[in-house]
Amino acid sequence: MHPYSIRRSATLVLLAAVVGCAAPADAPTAPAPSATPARSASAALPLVGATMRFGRPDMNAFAQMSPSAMPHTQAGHAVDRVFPGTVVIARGQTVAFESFPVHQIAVYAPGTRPADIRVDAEHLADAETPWGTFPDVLIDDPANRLALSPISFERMTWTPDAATFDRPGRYLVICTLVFHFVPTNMYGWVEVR
Ligand SMILES: [Cu+2]
Repeated sequence: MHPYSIRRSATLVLLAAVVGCAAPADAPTAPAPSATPARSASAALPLVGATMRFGRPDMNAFAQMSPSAMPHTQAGHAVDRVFPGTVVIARGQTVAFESFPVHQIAVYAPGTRPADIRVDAEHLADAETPWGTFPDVLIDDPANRLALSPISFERMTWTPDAATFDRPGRYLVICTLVFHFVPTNMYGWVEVR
């Protein structure tokens, strides 16, 4: 055998012996040393990890809304978008959704695609508004839905419980107004890492 191989083998045996002796002594005194830094790190993070905007503050204002304006709103416009299209947060954080008139926000579990959202007659609900009842304008698909905001008839910030985003993944976030979701693709993504 080559002399180098002999020396290396001897070193490995010695290391094994040291580790073998040290492990039992360490076990009782440091039961969960790795858990403590992890908790500290997440506690140091701000609760709100990102802001996502539904619509634009300078457009679609409540003052401009009226019963006669509703059909106009139903046409859907370029302003009925989500900014930015994707936000990234850490586990334990949530998102501040700024919503301008008129939107309703729903969060769906990772794995849900826009095409999975059902918009047939059985999954549309009436909206009660300051201007009266508008039939079948809200998407009401409870499958894999984790959170649902109120309708924003005026500027509103909605912050769902951080437990909503309790596992890593890509969460679909939609506006439930069917004339925003369908013709203008009013949805975005919350990526939890
Ligand atoms: Cu909308």
